[in-house]
Amino acid sequence: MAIQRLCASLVLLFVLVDSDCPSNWKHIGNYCFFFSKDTETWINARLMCNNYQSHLGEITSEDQNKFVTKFVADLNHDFWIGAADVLKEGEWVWYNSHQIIDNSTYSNWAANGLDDANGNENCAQIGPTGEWHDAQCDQSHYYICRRSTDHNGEVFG
Ligand SMILES: [Ca+2]
Ligand SMILES: [Ca+2]
Repeated sequence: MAIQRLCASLVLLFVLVDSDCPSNWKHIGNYCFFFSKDTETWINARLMCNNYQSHLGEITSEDQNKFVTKFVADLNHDFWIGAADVLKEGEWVWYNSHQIIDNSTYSNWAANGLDDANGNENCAQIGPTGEWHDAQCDQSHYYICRRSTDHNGEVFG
């Protein structure tokens, strides 16, 4: 009986510790990631993530990229992430944090991932291999949202 109570306590403790993220969100470090079941244009994906009190996913470390890739590979789709080069061709920016993606920040572009096909690919996706590439912003795709585990004060949109 005592052991059963101990087990129940441990389960409860685990649930409490893991409640840093909403159910259905995946927890790594200080972040929670969400993988959409629906497809949206890049702009609408941003709005959907904002509705979930989160931002269209920014992937800011190799650990996060590896973690995210496990789910993206399983689901086997391309997913929008929160980077675009809409304002200036070739200058990629994380849109929630306004961080420019350059040599000083983490990125995982595929070797030929930034082909800007037809001069009209200004939004970023992560594919099942975990590499990133550009795609047409007005196409509908699955998307990844991210929020911090301590999201009070985090600003979205
Ligand atoms: Ca572009
Ligand atoms: Ca492309």
